[in-house]
Parts: sequence; C-alpha cells; structure tokens
Amino acid sequence: VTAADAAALVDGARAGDRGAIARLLSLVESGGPEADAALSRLFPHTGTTYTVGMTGPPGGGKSTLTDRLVARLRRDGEEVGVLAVDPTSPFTGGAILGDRVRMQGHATDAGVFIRSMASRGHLGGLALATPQAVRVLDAAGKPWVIIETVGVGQVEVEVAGAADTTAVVLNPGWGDAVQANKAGLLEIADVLAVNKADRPGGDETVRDLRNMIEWSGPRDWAPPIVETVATEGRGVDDLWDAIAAHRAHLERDGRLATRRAARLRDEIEALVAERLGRRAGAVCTGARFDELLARVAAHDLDPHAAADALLDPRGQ
Ligand SMILES: Nc1nc2c(ncn2[C@@H]2O[C@H](COP(=O)(O)OP(=O)(O)O)[C@@H](O)[C@H]2O)c(=O)[nH]1
Ligand SMILES: [Mg+2]
Repeated sequence: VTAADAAALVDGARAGDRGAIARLLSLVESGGPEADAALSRLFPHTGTTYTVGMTGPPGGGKSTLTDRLVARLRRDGEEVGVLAVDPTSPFTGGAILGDRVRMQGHATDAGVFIRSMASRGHLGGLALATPQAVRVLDAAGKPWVIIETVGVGQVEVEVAGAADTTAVVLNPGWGDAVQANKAGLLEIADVLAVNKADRPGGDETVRDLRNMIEWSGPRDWAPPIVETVATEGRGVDDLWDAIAAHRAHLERDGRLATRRAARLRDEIEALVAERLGRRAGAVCTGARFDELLARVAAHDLDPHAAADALLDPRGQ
C-alpha cells in the first residue's frame, strides 16, 4: 500500500465503499508504517462513533444479543458496525465463524458492517488494534460500533471495557459458578444482561448481582440489570434502553469526554511503550553494545552503568 493508495482507501471508506473499509480494516489489523499512515489520514474524520462493548463467558448469548441490537438500531434507521474480537485465535476461529452465522441476517444490509478480528500478529495486540478498527468504521460514518469479544480473559475484558458503554452478558446460575475474574467483569459492567432468562434461576441471579454490586461500594452509576431471552428477542428493548440511559448519563456533565480522554491517554502511553521497546532492541545491538557487554561480562562494568551509557545521548 503506497501513500496514494492509503489516501484513496481513506476517501473510499469515508464515502462508504465497503471494499475500501474492508481493506483498511485489514491494514490496521496487521499494523506497520502503512497502517499508521492511513490512520493519520483517518483520525481527523473520527470522534463521533459511540462504542458498545459486549463481553461475558463464551456461549452466554453475546452474538445473538448483538444481532438483536443491530436489528433494533436498523429499525431506528441507524447504521452500525460490529467487530467480533478473538484474542485467543491466531486465525479466524470456530467461535467467530459461529458468530458470523448468527449475524448473517444482516449480511446483505448495506447499513451494517460486520468484521471478525483475530490476533494476527499485530505488534501491540488486539488491545491496540481494536480502537484503530473502530476509527475506520467511525470515519466510514457508522454512528454505532458494537465490539463483541469471545471470552473473559484479560485481553477480552480490556478490549470490551474500553468501549463507551460496556454490557456484560451473563446467564442464570452465574453467581454459583467459579469464575476467576468475576469481580473484574462486574467492575467494567455499565449494563448487565442476564440472558437465557427462559431458563430457571434468572431472578435469583439478578438478585445476587444486585447484592454483589451493592457490596462493591458506591459508584456514580449503578449498572442496570436486564433479563433477556436473545433467541426470542425478549428484553432486547430494555437492554437497549439501559445502554441509552448509560450514554445519557455519560453525556451529562462531560463524563463521556473525560472517559475518552483517559482512554486516549492510555493509548498514547501504550504506543510510547511500544516505541521505547523497539528502541531498546535497537540500542542493544552493534559494536558499542558489544564493547559494553564485554566489559560487563568481565565484571569491569555493572549492568546499570552499561544501560545508562547506552541511553546517554552524549554516548561514547
Ligand atoms: N435458551 C436460550 N438460548 C440462547 C439464548 N440466547 C442465545 N442462546 C443460544 O446459546 C448459544 C450461544 O449463543 P451465542 O450468541 O453464540 O453466545 P456467545 O458465545 O456469547 O456469542 C446459541 O446456541 C444460542 O442460540 C437465550 O436467551 N435462551
Ligand atoms: Mg459470540
């Protein structure tokens, strides 16, 4: 991809060309200098998309609920992008293929763009690639992007938790299950969906969750808990209303801007860390490094002094 290609892709994506959007997404997913160049071009045209994260244990119904939320948005005439993020799979794995099947009702709808993302060797990982992919859809004029993650590992929670509104999807009986990062999930939840409420134990789970949230101490937003049956579309409007209420809460008193600025700060820090890591690799090779290493190996110099010498801009 040349600079001219990148410019054409960005123009195409902004005009809503699906081929250009898809190519830009592939580009930002693989990372590298061309991706960075394309993103610099995109960035001025971003900042209006609202992101909704969907996370929770596998099989809980996130994809089915996402499909229903997409349908709801489309009924309101809103366009939407969906990113299905799978950090566990180096390739597009089975779980995500299943997700695509569950969302294929929207496959021919020009107002919906669905994309799977796996951890295909992006330098900063999916935690860095996902916000870039959101920017592509943002510049393409999608006012909503739903980010679904496949599981509840650290990366998934990080990715989904970085959305403007994070919905955590659980099932009846979740309170009884041994879940390593139970607390972590509740911490990032702006909205809680107890899906599969057609199964026994939904009301108890809602009660348990309400207690757990109360015990966790006061917050400025108490996450609403909504019972849903995604397969039948039950409770989906309530879930949507809860998401909209959280958005309205954030938009009051500038909370959304503060939250987004905090995220941008984290992103810049991650990028600085990535660059410093690369610089460390570059500094620790070559003749000067070999010379210092030999002195350290001979115990003529200590490792700290060697590191200081390598970082000293006056060098030598
Ligand atoms: N009984 C019942 N099954 C559901 C419900 N929602 C989803 N499912 C089923 O649960 C399975 C997993 O759903 P999926 O959306 O792929 O879950 P994900 O892994 O969280 O994305 C599928 O077979 C769905 O049809 C529900 O509300 N009730
Ligand atoms: Mg899924």
